[in-house]
Amino acid sequence: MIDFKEMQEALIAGNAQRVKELTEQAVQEGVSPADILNKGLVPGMAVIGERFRNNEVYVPEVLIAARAMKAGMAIIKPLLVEANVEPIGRVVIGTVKGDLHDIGKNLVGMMLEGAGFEVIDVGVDVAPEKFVSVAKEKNARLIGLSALLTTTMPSMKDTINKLESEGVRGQFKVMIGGAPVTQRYADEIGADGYAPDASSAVDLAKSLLGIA
Ligand code: B1M
Repeated sequence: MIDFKEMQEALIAGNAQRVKELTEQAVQEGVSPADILNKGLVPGMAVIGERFRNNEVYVPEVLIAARAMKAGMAIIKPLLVEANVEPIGRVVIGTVKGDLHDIGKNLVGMMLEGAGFEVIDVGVDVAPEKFVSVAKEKNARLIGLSALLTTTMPSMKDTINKLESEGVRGQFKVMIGGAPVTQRYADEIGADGYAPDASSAVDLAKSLLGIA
């Protein structure tokens, strides 16, 4: 019988091989992909998120745990699609135009995925037009913008302007983050929210989409 506690602990320890084995074992035992996700992988990632928030672990540990999460996700993703398990929300995330920094953005994306969101990562150096067109095309309700350079922060405002000029601002929530970004800046440009780190980004995404 699969031991979800062991799966969580393997994920927290960043043991991708063990997470993969336990996920495979669970699938073989007929455990539903939703249970594997919600009883094994997501609670493990939630512990990492909490420890990261409390400065008990740092970026490398989070990246290693996220890699272990991905090893499990790779096995259950096709099954989730088959079983029609709906993600809790869909987010388009990327680093804004002119900016190539992606470590923080990837971390945020992984934590969102770990919390049950479908994450559409549009990469780095992303123009406002692309954020808007992908969000529309994928029917995502949330757009996440990351910027690490003071010189690229204005592209966040440009993206919000683009939503406005296309008359679709009301259809999307926009959350922003990155080392130079502040709540004050979010207020100034009319973003819906700002998160200082990846764990807070998950809480913010949930609250913006009205997920308890
Ligand atoms: Co560059 N870089 N960099 N860099 N780089 C900084 C950002 C800088 C502060 C270094 C410095 O001078 N002290 C400085 C910016 C100064 C400024 O504008 N204020 C800088 C500069 C100047 C540059 C170049 C211009 C250097 C040059 O070429 N002259 C150049 C620009 C290239 C470009 O983007 N066009 C450049 C290049 C690079 C590398 C390619 C070498 C590399 C990036 C590699 C990569 O990302 N694949 C790099 C790196 C690594 C850094 C530092 C050292 C580290 C950034 C990082 O990954 N941090 C950085 C200095 C620093 O921050 N100490 C620096 C770890 C990461 C987990 O944190 O990204 O803050 P962070 O993400 C956090 C939160 O901010 C938040 O959650 C994350 C997790 O907690 N968050 C969000 C992030 N996005 C979010 C989105 C959200 C919510 C929360 O919602 C959507």
